[in-house]
Amino acid sequence: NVTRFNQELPTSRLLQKRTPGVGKTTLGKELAQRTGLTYVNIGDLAQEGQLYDGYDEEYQCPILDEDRVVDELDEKMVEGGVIVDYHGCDLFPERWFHIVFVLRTDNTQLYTRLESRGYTGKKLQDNVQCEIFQTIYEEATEAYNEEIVHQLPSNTPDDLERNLEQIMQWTEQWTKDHN
Ligand code: DAT
Repeated sequence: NVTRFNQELPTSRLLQKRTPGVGKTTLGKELAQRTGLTYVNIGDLAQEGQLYDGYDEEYQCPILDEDRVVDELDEKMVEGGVIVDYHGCDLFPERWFHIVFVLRTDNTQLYTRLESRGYTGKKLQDNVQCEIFQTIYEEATEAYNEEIVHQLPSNTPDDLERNLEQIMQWTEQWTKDHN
């Protein structure tokens, strides 16, 4: 049981259940441009509001204050029409989302992307390992109804285009069904 396993880890370790470099920001921003939905990057939001609770020395990154992030965003999420970009999802209330996409990147590609972002040593290893063990996908299926969680390949520009088209189709359909 992944959720229980995660709950047993201290907060600083929880932050490492992530896979950066899979293309979330690229996809999220482009999707917002094409659909008119609002794009929210949790990392940026936290930085702007200094929504942190301490600093993780081992991984050299600030520790997210999850409760304050949720409080900060709740009103906007209740209104709807928001794309949320983050490398984890079990901190968010289930009621916030109608659909969850988990982007997947082949390990060799991911390694190269993270290296070019300046990741080295343990941080690089841990993040690639997180993808190998499909940690985020498991977290998502534990946190949400499995039927709303979808995996999308994110290796090439063609994948990006296909993903955009697929998500836009879904958005249109959802809007039709709910109006
Ligand atoms: P994330 O937000 O998940 O950290 P990103 O959007 O910043 O990732 O992308 C990381 C790098 O990978 C960046 O140089 C753009 C590139 N990239 C993103 N999606 C891609 C795709 N589908 N094919 C090839 N490269 C991609």
